[in-house]
Amino acid sequence: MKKWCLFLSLLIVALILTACGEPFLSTMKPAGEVAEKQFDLLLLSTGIMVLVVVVVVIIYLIVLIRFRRKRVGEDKIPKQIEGSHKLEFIWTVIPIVLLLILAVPTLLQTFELGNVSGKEKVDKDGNRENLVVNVRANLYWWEFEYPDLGIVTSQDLVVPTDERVYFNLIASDVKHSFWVPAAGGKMDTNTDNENYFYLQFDSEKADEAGNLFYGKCAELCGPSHAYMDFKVKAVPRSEFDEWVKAMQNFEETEPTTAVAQQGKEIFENSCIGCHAVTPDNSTPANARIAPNLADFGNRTTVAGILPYTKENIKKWIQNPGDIKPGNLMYDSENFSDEELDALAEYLMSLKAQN
Ligand code: HEC
Ligand SMILES: [Cu+2]
Repeated sequence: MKKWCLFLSLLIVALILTACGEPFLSTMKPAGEVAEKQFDLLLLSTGIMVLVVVVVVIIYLIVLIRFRRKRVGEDKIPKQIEGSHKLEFIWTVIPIVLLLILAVPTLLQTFELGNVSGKEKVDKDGNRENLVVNVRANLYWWEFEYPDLGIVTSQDLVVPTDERVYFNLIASDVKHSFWVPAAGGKMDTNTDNENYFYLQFDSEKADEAGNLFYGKCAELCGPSHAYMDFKVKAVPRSEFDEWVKAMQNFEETEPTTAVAQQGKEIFENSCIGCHAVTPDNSTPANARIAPNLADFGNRTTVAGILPYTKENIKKWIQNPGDIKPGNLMYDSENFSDEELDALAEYLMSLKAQN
């Protein structure tokens, strides 16, 4: 009786969990062309596997029931068959057919999803037709460089919806993996060679997800691997263009309050050696050793994981090592509450404006 209760409750939990899929995070709720194709393959292979299991279990049950010893003392042995060509033919051909049904679409999709030739397409003025983003993975943060637009940003990736976005993927320290579960992937970011792929974000699905998808590092890379998150703001093309313009015309905002001014001074003493506060890609990648904070005021998270609040910003600056163990900022610092307030206020004022 107890065992049955346990079994039933497990079953119920499993059923409830199958309904757990957030549109901004779930592979089961594909939000674009790539994710849909990958999801279809998932369904196809699961379908074939379930079919095989069901048929085998049915045959097994039939044999079990039909040929079991029915009465005590019965010792009839069923007819023994050896070398039946018909049976051998059937159990060879069926798996071959099933494997073909699985292999052909999988291979075709693998080549299609790996085809990044669209990256090279240019219009008549020689401008690239598609958006290209260089993704650089670092312990434990992400950088997104738009080489054709001259922009760099960190943690929040901004992309236009309803078009293919091509990614060049690389890592600067150890191997990581770039994954936006709802949109597709994942693909490794290696240290010594670039990987390429593309994703596409449906505008309708982006609306459902609040225009914000979650991204993850999918390769165990160190103690804070699980905190190596990023966000993808997928917005209509017009909105994306406005963002680009704001980033390209970026001017450092002068602090408007005395507190923010004080924050700026502390920042220029203690932080600017690692963090840039302009969003252009003029410094070479290997000199960009910390997240770019130019547009920090428009972030959705602090350090990729904490909700974006002033308290969390202060917490991070005081003890980044508590929040992401092993991260490369510093473990902890002794700022007074006043200094932390000043730094947070200054950082929150950093925004690209139109
Ligand atoms: C030794 C270089 C270094 C110094 C100095 C440094 N940081 Fe950082 N900072 C980093 C690195 C590396 C990260 C990324 C950590 C991670 O997410 O794993 C980071 C992350 C951050 C973040 C989160 C960024 C984001 O995109 O959400 C903030 C905010 C920040 N630092 C503020 C500061 C402030 C303020 C100071 C000065 C008091 C400072 N940092 C000094 C290296 C540095
Ligand atoms: Cu990682």
